[in-house]
Amino acid sequence: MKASDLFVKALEAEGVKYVFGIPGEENLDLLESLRTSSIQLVLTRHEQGAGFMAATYGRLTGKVGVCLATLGPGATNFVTAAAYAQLGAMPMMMITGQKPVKLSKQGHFQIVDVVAMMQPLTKYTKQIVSADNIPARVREAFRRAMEERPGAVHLELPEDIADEHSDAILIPESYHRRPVADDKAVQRAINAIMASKRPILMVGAGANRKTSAKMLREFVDRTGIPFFTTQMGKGVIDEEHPQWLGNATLSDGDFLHRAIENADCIINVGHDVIEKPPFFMRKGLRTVIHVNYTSAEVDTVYFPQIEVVGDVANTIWRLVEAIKPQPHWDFSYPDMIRKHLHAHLAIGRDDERFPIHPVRLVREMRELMPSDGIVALDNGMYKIWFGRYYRCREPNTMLLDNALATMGAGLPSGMAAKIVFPDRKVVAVSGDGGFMMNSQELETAVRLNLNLTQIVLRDNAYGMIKWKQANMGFQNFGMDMGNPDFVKYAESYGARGWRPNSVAEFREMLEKSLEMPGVDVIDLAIDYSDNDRVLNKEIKELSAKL
Ligand SMILES: Cc1ncc(C[n+]2csc(CCOP(=O)(O)OP(=O)(O)O)c2C)c(N)n1
Ligand SMILES: [Mg+2]
Repeated sequence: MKASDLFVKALEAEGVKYVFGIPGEENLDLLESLRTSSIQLVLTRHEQGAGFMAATYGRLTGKVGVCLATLGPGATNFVTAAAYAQLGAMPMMMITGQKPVKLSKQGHFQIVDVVAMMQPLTKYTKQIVSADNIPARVREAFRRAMEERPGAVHLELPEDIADEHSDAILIPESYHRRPVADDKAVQRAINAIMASKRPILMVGAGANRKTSAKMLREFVDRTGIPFFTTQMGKGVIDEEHPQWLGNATLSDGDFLHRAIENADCIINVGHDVIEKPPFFMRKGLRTVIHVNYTSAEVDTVYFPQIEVVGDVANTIWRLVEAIKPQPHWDFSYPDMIRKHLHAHLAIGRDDERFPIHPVRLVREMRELMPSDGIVALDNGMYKIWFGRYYRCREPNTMLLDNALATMGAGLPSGMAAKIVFPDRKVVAVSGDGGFMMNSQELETAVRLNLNLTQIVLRDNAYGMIKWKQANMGFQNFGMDMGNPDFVKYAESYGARGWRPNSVAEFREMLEKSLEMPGVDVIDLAIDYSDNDRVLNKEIKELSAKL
């Protein structure tokens, strides 16, 4: 069989349905093999968009999202997406082409050492040097990408190898189970939780897997232990649950942090140091139990005393079986904190000002989005408001990147969500900065007939950094920019453009756009004047009093 056909057969055998990307002349054999396969090529307008889509496909399905680029410039355009998948623990595979490795007549034209470039950004990166190796390399790449902690992998398929022939046969996936935690470690955790007086549960990024979500829900329902979510753990347990204590969007000084300080035992499920710390461990005043697939990476602000390493769902199931509510557990303090938190979360919900207030924006979106609707966030100031105020009802309904925290992934991740879940509502939310970093993918979205809404929050600035600049007492410099007319811009792509002039109009337009097929872009002016007052001062002052 021709090597490129063998490669594509290996992808098919791994269950690949889509390859996102942009080919170059070095990929033409592979492209021809893809053409005649069951795999759909999703042609994008930038490799970065393709990489974000593949990573998000992986994040949502647990299977490997695959993307394709040419050598040199195509491959270098992948690096941000590689880092996004790697830091965000999203299973993703990049395939890049290369000049012939055996005999090249083009000197070093377009050649960079892509395998070496991908080294710090991936779990596995290899050049394929013989067609006979293809089945093993592809299987290993998939295995590594999906294995906990998931991440990015890369294979380089040079032009001359792609055109070789081989009678190698495919290697099927083995039967395997994730190792479960040791009995003694589980027992130590059980004892610590039972003996504690004020336990609290944290649901972090690593808890966001299908099987653990169900178990965690059982755990909180059966024990009555209060819980909080991290940004990337949002929705693993319903954030409307009566025991929810808030989201750790801020690292310190929120109502939630008072409850954490009050707790004497933190059950930390799926903590990942890649996330902005949800809380700071200071003197080790309380027992922290690290429950995850992998051991805890010790850090000055994170040094758990007990580690339960192994399949998370299994660990939680064993905790559920063993732990009964204890008469000496006292949740009166977190119960009090929760009342104050909810009262605070309600402030701003009815704000009628326009440009719109972030809290009002979150309210309108939450009310119009069904519980399984997906909000794909880019990176900017609004991420903090959404993290704290938007309550996710189901896992993975807020695609938020608190790992690489790159700008530009809002639209591509929303597109991937729509591809994975065509029947669910998807809204991408980006700033005017982040949107313009990959807005060209509007063409891809229109071409694919995706039914998708993109909200562009317009403050004519890199708002988040402007806020931090002001926080540091610096003068406003280097943050303000202009914008295209987003309505006309959307229309030029064959999308619909909307520009509301009031909160009521925004609500009406969002509602309509969610009902109408096709791609909608809502140009929404946003008022960030409360960033400092609420996020830096009010929350800290109010919570400090409790
Ligand atoms: C690719 C990339 N470049 C720069 C940054 C640093 N950064 C973080 S948020 C931000 C501003 C985002 O501006 P915008 O998208 O308009 O959102 P806003 O904060 O204004 O709502 C910048 C420059 C980043 N996270 N990613
Ligand atoms: Mg902005």
